[in-house]
Amino acid sequence: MSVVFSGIKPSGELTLGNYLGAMAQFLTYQEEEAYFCIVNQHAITVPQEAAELRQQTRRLAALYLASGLDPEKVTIFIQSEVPAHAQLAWIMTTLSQMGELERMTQYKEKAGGLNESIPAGLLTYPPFMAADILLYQADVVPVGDDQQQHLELTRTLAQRFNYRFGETFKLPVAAVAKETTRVMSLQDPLKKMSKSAEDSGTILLLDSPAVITKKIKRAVTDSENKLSYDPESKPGVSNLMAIYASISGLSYAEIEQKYADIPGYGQFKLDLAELVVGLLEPIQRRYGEIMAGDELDDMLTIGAQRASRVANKNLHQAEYAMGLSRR
Ligand code: AQP
Repeated sequence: MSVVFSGIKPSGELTLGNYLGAMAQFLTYQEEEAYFCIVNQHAITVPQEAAELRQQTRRLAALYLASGLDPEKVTIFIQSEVPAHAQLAWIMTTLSQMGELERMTQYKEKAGGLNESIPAGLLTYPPFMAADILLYQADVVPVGDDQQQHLELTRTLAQRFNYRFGETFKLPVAAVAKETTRVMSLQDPLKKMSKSAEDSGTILLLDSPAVITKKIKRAVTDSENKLSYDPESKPGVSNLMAIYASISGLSYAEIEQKYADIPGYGQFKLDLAELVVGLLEPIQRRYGEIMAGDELDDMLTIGAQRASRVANKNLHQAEYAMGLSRR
């Protein structure tokens, strides 16, 4: 049985990108030893309002359940409720070099233009993420494409630790979705669909069917009016096709064939909207029931206890190996 770890930040409303890039993959690992974390300590690398963060954390837990994760099979928990994460994060930070952290693409993107006021947490977030993963001796980490570089750093830090202090951590590998490892904005298909850029280019998991349809109808395409998959010269259309392929299970060739005799993108967009609504409606219904019920707190308490048992054992081993604990 493999060990699987992944997490999502409660830093805003979840997007279709989060779902197709990460959550949909989570569902395929329910027979493994899987840990799915709400990484609230990563959310605070940029300022968050306390009441809002608490709400978003709860909403994300409900969405984990609503998407189909079964807490009887997998461990769902909140990062800050397992202090071993922050403890190993400090160790991983001390093993990191400034140069390698400054080279991280996400850091450069998020820190760009902030000059003197760059929050230090943006820089030290990748070793924290490494700690999250290594704490469970994860074999597999299902993530979107934007996290692959951080996963490479995780492997580097694990290797560095093992080299200096003796074989302690497993080296995890990333698992990425086939078509939707990077879902792009519907308004700017050269930019990742992101929860912090809430605009009409972002489909939220809790958007109503009418809003989803409107956003897809308005998605940027091109003037060629012919459906074909070519991310270089047709980024907008190719992004829509990737979403279509991922939900329908059809290949790009089959989608092209299906619309070969239908000029323009209108019908394709309407069908895509129907697919997305069909995917999200049942999740939204379950989400409403879970938020109205009282199962979340118990589930999160049990999840934190289960995660702590494994995390504390592995943290202790690492601390012992490097001389931080007496026995
Ligand atoms: N557009 C995307 N396509 C595919 N996968 C995506 N992920 C995020 N956006 C896309 C994947 O979702 C998981 C959780 O992401 P996160 O919450 O840790 O933060 P992020 O990657 O930085 O995502 P956002 O939505 O862009 O958040 P903000 O705007 O708050 O920074 C990860 O596996 C991620 O790859």
